[in-house]
Amino acid sequence: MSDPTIRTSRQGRIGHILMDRPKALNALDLGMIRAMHAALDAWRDQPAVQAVVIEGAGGRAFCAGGDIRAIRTHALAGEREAVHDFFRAEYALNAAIAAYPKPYVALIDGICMGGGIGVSIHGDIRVTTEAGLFAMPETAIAMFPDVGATHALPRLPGALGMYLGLTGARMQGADAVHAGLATHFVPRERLADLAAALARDGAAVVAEFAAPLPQFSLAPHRAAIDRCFAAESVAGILAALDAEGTAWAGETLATLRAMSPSAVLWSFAAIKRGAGLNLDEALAAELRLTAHVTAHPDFHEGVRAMVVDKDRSPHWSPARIEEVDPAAIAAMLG
Ligand code: QUE
Repeated sequence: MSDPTIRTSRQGRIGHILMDRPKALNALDLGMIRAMHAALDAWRDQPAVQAVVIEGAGGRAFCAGGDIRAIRTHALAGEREAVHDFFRAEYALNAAIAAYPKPYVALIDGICMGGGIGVSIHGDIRVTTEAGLFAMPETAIAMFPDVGATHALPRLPGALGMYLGLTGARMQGADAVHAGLATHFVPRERLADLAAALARDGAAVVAEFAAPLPQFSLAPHRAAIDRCFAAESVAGILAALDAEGTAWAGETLATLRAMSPSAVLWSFAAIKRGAGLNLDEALAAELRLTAHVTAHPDFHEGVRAMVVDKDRSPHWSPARIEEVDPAAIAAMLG
C-alpha cells in the first residue's frame, strides 16, 4: 500500500498490518486509518487470507491514540469538516474491525491507548505481553472515551469501565486481560514466535502461546471501584469516593478532580448511554458528540497542555465539576 506509515503484507495464511509511525508512538493519522480500512476491504474476499494480524512498530507502542494534534489545529481553524472526516473515518474502521468475517488478531506489546484501543478491542483476539500498557485517557484532554469505548466500557465487569473511562487509569498487560480489554497473555519473549506461527498455522495457535495469568493488581480495589463508580451521577461518584476514606479513594478523587470537569460529565453521560446502544449506534452517537467536544475551549486547552506544550498544567473552564451547567452537558449529548 502507498501510505508509508502503514505497511501491509501477506505472510502465509495472514494479512499483516504494521502501524509504522514509531516517533509518534504509532498514533493514527487519517492516511493510516484509510490505508488500514482499504487493506481489510481487500483481504475480506481473498480466501488465502484466513486471518488479519495487526502490530505496532518500534518496540514501545502498539498505538498511542489518534492524531489529536491535527484535530486541534483543524478545530482552531474552524475546519469542522476536516474534524468530522477524521472521526468518521476512524469510527468506520472500528466498525469494520467489529464486523470483520475473519479472525482479527492484535499483538499488543507496549502503549495501547485511545485510538489503539479502537483498533484492538473490536477484534476477536487481543494478545498482550507484560509490556502492554492500556488506558482510555481522554478526560485529561477534554475528549471522551470514543472509538467505540462508550459501547465497550459499560460491558466490562462491574463498574470497571466507568472507572477506567473517567480516571484514565493505566493497566498493564495482565490486568488488561482481567479487565477484558485483552484476551490472551503471552510473554514478550515469545511474541515473534507467535507471529510466525500465526502466518504458518492461522489464528488457532494463539491459545498454545498463552501463559498463566498473574493476579489482578486491582483486586484489592475492585469492591471499592464498584461501590463508587456504579453511582448514578458524577456527584454520587465523588461523594462515594469521599466516604471511602482510604488512600486509594483519595488518590482517585484527586485524579478525577484534575481532569476537565466538563469532560468528566460528558464522558459519564456518554458511557451511561452506550450501555443501551449497539456498537454502530454508539459510534454514531460518539461521532455527533465529537462536533460539540472539539468546539469546547477545554479540548483546545487539554491537547495544548498534554500533547502540544506538554506542561501538563491545563486551565479548565469551568474549573470545578460543581460549576458545570448540567443543561449544557445534556444539550451536547442531544
Ligand atoms: C490523553 C489523550 C491522548 C494523549 C495524551 C493524553 C490521546 C492521543 C495522544 C497522542 C499520542 C501520541 C501522538 C499524538 C497524540 O495523546 O488521545 O499525536 O503522537 O491521541 O493525556 O487522550
